[in-house]
Amino acid sequence: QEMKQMVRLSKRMSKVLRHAPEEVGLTLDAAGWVDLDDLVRALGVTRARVLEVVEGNDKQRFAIEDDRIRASQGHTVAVSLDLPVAEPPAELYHGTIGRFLPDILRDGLRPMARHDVHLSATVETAVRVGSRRGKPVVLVVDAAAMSADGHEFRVSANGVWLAAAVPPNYLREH
Ligand code: HQG
Repeated sequence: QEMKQMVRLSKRMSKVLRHAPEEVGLTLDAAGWVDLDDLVRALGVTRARVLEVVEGNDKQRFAIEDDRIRASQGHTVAVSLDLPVAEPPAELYHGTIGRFLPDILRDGLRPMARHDVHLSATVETAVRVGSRRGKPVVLVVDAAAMSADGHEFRVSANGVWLAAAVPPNYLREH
């Protein structure tokens, strides 16, 4: 019950902080931050509840700094998270479903509605990401080769690897 409430609030926070701040009368700054007390007021919950969600979140989706809060990744609204370029591990993974494979193997991974392509550090995480949509299919990304060829990677505060796109020649099925 308690858990369900936390998940529900986490989803509302994701929606507001990634996709639709204006729906509750908030504006994010250029890097995606909003005043924590403004968010608390806008959602009509207690500050303690919000802090509970931030700390207990299974994926650490939110970050707090100087009494401001933002989503660590996943935005569709225009923000620039200002993450530094990072050297990726040799391989990264992407969880998707079979139906998307023909397009992905032809066009590569594209960010679709989000800012970046989201890549996972482990196969397990990629399986979870793919399972949101159906029977998961995991793609292996040759991050070492991409990086050597000059493609940039960034890593979010909660360990999601981000790239502008992944051309098909760096992809293979797991
Ligand atoms: C697919 C969740 C056709 C791609 C997860 C994916 C993640 C293509 C879908 C985070 C394509 C986009 C992001 C192409 C990519 N043709 N389909 N060329 N390129 N796709 O939700 O990676 O819980 O925007 O495979 O855990 O599924 O929200 O990306 O299926 O970390 O924190 O297009 O969202 O995190 O879907 O998920 P999404 P995603 P949270």
